Amino acid sequence: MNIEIVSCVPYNDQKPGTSGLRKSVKQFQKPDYLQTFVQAIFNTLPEREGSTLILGGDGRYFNREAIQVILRMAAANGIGKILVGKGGILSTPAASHLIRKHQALGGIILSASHNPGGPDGDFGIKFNTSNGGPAPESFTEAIYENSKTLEEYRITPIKPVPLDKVGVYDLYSMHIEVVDSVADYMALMEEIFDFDKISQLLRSEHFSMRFDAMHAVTGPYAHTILEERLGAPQGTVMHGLPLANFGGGHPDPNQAHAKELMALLYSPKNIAFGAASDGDGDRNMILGNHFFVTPSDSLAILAANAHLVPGYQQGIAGIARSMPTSQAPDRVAARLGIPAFETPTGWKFFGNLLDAGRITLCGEESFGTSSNHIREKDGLWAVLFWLNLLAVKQESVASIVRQHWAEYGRNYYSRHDYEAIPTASANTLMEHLRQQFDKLPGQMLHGKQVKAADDFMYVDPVDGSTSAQQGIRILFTDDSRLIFRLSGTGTQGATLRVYLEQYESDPAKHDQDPQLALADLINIANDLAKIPEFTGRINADVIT
Ligand code: G16
Repeated sequence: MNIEIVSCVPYNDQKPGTSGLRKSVKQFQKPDYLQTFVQAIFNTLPEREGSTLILGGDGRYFNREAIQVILRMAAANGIGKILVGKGGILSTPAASHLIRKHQALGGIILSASHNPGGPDGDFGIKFNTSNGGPAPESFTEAIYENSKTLEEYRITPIKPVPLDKVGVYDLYSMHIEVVDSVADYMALMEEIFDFDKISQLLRSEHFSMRFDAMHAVTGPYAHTILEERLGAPQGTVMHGLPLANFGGGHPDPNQAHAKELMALLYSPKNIAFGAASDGDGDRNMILGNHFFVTPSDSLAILAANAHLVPGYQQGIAGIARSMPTSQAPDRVAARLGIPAFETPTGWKFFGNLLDAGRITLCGEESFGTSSNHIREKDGLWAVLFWLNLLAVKQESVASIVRQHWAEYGRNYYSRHDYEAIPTASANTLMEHLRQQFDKLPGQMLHGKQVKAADDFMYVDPVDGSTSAQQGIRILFTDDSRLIFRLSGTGTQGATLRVYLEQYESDPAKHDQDPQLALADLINIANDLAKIPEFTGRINADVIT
């Protein structure tokens, strides 16, 4: 085999964040930037010789070029077989499934998730291990350490591999299969959900829905599954054509960025169900007619009703949520008599619990929900889960959620984001909060008494590994919580996230505007963190 050993100068900024390495496209286009990181991944995989890898991405700008580079480097690094999604496309959940199905050593997923794309947007790359989940911190740290001293990479000089049709190719000793991006994933969904019932619902003239693929990776999946296989009318899928720049939009399924979908669901058109997914298809937003379901409530409701879905009929072993996610799922776990776990933000922290069989469902406030069927969050899975529930219960989304609140109480919840603030100011704000830890407990603030104030630290119950400083928590005696965290996925400056949660047991008080119900906590957050002073912002940039 003709292998080129190319000398390179190491970069010192290739530290993966919450979910892989995310940088601007321009950064990735710097000489050998992509190659250095990919070689660092291969160097961190001593057992790579002859192994199988999965490769694909969300179709964003630079996806195709990156795939060709990675194929050439994989061949030069002794990989035995690579399965690539057709057109270079694989949603993150579909990639996770393929890794597990083919017992691959892992997968390289090219995505910056919900971050904007295009030549002036972001690009990203992450490695998922053989369980199908994001590599743990020990692994991403090892990649980073390697990247800092890397002085050469290996590559083969071959012609581009045709990616646009299913086929097989041999590159020296490496076998490449270009596979249908959707087929295996759809088969998995069919094992979990009652497709006949969902199909009846979608074909009924009394029901209509819209799914917003946001010009990102779920377009082909949603067209095939919802429209072709399940019979939803054409036009159900909006923005279904994946575009390299996501049509200029921000592929983040929330109220702020899925504006057209929101407008439709809040219009007189009487659309019963709305959903959206993000750049790489792992996030989801769920809407009813004139109704928004918070991701935390969604997890709680799916857990409470899981027995109605064929794949979870036998019951669920446990539930996990990230720390900033509301405590609504914990109430369901308590009622079901199953354990509830609280992990740091980042899907990688669910992996051990899922592998050990200690949880079945998990989710995060950042619009992510999933189960033990894969090791990633899964946007379309959540949509199909809701459709399955709607088909069984024959009730509206709003009535399902209201009944849930009546039974368990409502956890009013909101997240306020202050984006692209200077990193130094963000760090000072966090430090300012830490300095108050000792004197806060017992204090009365806007009528609420502080129970505890700390930095969240996680000890993994399976392998005992610890992760410190995973968000600042101000906990109150009435179970409300105020959490401050700096985002690990942004690429410009720092993003401050303020998470607000207030519990209300009285059904007569379940119809308030969340921002009003949370007004005291919002005031406390401003007082304690001096947000305008440190960030220069009076209002949050994005409120979800
Ligand atoms: C990623 C992780 C999620 C996490 C989210 C939070 O999501 O996969 O587990 O909740 O980041 O991001 P931040 O650190 O900005 O709060 P995704 O969809 O971007 O891969």
